Amino acid sequence: MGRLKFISGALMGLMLGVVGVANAADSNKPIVIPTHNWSSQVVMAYVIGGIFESMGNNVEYVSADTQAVYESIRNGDVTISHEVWQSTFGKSFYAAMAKGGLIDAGTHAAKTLEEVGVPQWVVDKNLCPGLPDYKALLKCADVFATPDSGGKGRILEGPQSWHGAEYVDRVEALLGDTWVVKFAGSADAIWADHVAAKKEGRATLTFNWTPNFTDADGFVFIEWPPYYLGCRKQDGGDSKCGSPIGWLKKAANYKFPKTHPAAYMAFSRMSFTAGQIGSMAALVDLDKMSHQDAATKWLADNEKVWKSMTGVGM
Ligand code: TMO
Repeated sequence: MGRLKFISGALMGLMLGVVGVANAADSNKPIVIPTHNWSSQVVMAYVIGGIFESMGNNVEYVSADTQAVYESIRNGDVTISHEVWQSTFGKSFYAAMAKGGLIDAGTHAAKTLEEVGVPQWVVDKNLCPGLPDYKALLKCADVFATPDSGGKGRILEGPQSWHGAEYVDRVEALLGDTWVVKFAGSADAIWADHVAAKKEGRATLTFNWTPNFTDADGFVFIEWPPYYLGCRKQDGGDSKCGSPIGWLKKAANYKFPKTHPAAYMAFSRMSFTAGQIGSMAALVDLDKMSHQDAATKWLADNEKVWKSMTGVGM
């Protein structure tokens, strides 16, 4: 009896010891979270920062270039990226991974598409018959002309830092000289164009993505020839392809799991759906909240969702 008690006591001590080792405390050093130039990403930065803070961690936010951030994660200046969109950032993500220092920290539930298209009402009004097939665009360039397009059909692209020459190459390869690509200064400029075009009853073709707040009213993405790895001119192809139906990943500096094991485990478990990401964007772009206030509201409204990610009831 006494001996059994001794053994079980020793076992208990051993188990507590193991638990103690496994749950090493996170470093006090701040987890550096980047903010970029579209709404869901900024709101999610503060959502994730809020989750880390609830676990006792320190966080810091830095405004970062959307492509260069992967090199910053690789060298440790930035700790994580929480919205790595395959079509726009896959190349920079894998380039940093190949150089060493950036790790794949898992994939969100949401599937993504980053592509040009038209608001639903442009299709409903049949302003360009045959949409969303890209070939329809060959016949109605004039319908999409704007004062700055010289009579050509205009594609309003996102900020140039997102895709560089991708759409310029594609238009040249598939639409020819009757179309021109103009770059928006910000995502807000795209949403302002949608509002103005609707008011004026004119067609507009812009870059957009899903999940986004525009999912609610409907946005019709153009159907181009299918994407395959290497089809873009910048990757050696002829650019006769659209964007992939893509993944949405998370990235981290390779030391993060060691310096902040609890936060890393939570980050690795974080997975947001299209509806959750769309609602983060809508709080800012439709409800006009600040990104921080939107994150505070989102965290309050979705406690069950995020509390389970922190390790409770693993
Ligand atoms: C990276 N983005 C969501 C703007 O396409």
